[in-house]
Amino acid sequence: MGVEKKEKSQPKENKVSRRGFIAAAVAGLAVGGAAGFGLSRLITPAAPPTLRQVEDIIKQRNLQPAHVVSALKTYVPGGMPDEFLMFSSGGHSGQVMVIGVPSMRIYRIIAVFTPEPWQGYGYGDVKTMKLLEKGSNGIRFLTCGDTHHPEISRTNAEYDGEWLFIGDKLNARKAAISLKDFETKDIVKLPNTQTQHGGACATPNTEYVACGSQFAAPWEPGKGYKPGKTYVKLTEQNFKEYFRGTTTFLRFDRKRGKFDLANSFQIELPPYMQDLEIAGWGPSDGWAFLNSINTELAIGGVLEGRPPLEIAASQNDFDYLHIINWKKAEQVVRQGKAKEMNGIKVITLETAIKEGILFFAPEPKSPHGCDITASGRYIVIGGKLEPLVTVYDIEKIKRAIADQRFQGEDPYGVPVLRFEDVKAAQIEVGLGPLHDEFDDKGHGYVSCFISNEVVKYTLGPPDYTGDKPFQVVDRIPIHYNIGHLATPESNSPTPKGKYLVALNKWSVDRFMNVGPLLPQNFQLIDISGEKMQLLYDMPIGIGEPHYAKMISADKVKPISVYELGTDPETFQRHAKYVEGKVGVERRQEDGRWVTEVWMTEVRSTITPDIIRCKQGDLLRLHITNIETTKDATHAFAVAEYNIMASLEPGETATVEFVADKPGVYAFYCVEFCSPLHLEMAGWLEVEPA
Ligand code: RUQ
Ligand code: CUA
Repeated sequence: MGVEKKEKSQPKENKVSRRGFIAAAVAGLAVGGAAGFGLSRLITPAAPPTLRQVEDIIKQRNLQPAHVVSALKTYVPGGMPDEFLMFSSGGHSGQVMVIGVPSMRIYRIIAVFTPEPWQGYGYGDVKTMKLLEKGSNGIRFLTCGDTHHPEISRTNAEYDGEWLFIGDKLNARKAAISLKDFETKDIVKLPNTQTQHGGACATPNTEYVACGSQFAAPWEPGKGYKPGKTYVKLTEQNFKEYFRGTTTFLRFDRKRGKFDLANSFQIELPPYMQDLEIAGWGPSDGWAFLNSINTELAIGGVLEGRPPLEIAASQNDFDYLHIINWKKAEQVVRQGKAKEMNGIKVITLETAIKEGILFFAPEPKSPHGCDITASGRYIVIGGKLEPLVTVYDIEKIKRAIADQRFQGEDPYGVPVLRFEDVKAAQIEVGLGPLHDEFDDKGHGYVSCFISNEVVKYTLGPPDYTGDKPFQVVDRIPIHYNIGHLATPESNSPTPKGKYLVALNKWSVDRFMNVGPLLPQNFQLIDISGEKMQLLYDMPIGIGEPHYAKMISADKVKPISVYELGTDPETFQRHAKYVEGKVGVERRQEDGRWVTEVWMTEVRSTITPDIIRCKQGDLLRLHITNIETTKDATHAFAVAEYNIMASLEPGETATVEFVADKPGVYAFYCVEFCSPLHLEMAGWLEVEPA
């Protein structure tokens, strides 16, 4: 993603007469402040600073040499691109953040599960209203979410920079964001699932985006779960019998940018808490892995004489790593052995066991994280309550399954492999190990939530070929309570190394106190050398980020303007875009009055600037931003009507609302787009009925 040359629309000649200036201002051209009047010749440019001056600044500001080195390694001057782009979950903001690395600048917050007025997301713009509604659960218009795990689309298991997926843990939803324009194109509610955690993770060619549930949902036998309908009395016995988890393999249609439920499938799982999920490549191609907790099947109930959930759910020394043969599952669905439930084909637990789709392996202890090394050979699980990272070997797993070597079955009849048969190594790391990321030299990095550190270790062959496999080689303290971490293109065949970002839950004393609700802290760490080195602390003032995915910036190729009249949902000309058309039409449609308006926006005019309608009319505005200049965004908002749209250059949007209250209301462009931006306004007159 390079930085483009200067805009053509900016006049090169600085000598602009006063008349010329006003003309330019009206046309909306940037004239560059005082320089526009030719004053630049009177001001001598500052001389470049000397090293001596630099030293003075270091002294005055009380900086240490290490601070200066960090600054030099992270500073990215304006106009220069970052090396990596990081897509971070926005946690319970429901959105996604785009951050440059190493500058750690936030470039964009992408509206996904939560209305976001300044992006015209969910405030009258028809396509986003429909998207949010489609992504709801049929009983409620959902406007909050809890984004956890972003994933980038893959080609041959490599991140290809075309699509971004993110899950909403709270409501079991999945979203697809195009990296052509960084906008959400689809949201789908996962059937038979109430909450979702484990993914998104894409299969090697993004055939599917896999997503495991978190908390089991009540199921009606043979019929699954329906939000707002399915009721099963919550008792320990019923929980075992009637609650179920799922993993969904969501088919994604890249061309249309839509999930395709008809060609997706789901596997019914026991009501353990399924946690993190990942699909393999290379030797693990065709397999997916999903760790779990609460194999105790605890439901809590402190007032009913049972121990609290957290205690009851942490009794077992081992939980179950779910090992899923998704390629086989796909065949089983093709053979018609899946059952249609609530709009998706479900492979029942019984069928999954019978067909050899689902296996378990013991994993210590209330684990977290589920990551795959570059070679595709090792699956790495954080012990959470055990200070260990457990490394599984897919070759061993495949052999044990082929030989039918099992230690027994879980209470639902799922075959359980023997730990010793599938384990490659266990590495003692630190307290509370959660997630693992990898570099290009065969190292793993694990986040240790309780001991507040990142611990670096060696993997085994072929990832690491040195003579000290599976050993801790370095550690660095973290501030504080690290959850996830991210290295560039980790969990793919070619991690890039160089940087690591620690996603920390607490910042305590790292920043100015801004009230009891403190920001989370992202810490940028240099991992290019033998020893890890802390470079930068970045406060995150929105939500509580979970996972982040980092990708080489040059793999992402966004457009800068839409073709005139584009509907961003489809990248086609909007159905209601008619070149240059402006006007108002009032007519009846199915017995109701509709006032339909074709509008354009360009610096600094909204046309038409007076819209008259009658109280009770459905107002339908087709607004086109007819700019062709990069960054010439306009917006549209109506006072006291809760209406706001954002129109990127070339975009056409349709805004709909009922003019239910009489009066005269100002509307205007909400982006300061030109010197005459304040004049870019008009009136909506709603005549009383
Ligand atoms: S999970 S750090 Cu989704 Cu670890 Cu949050
Ligand atoms: Cu357009 Cu302000």
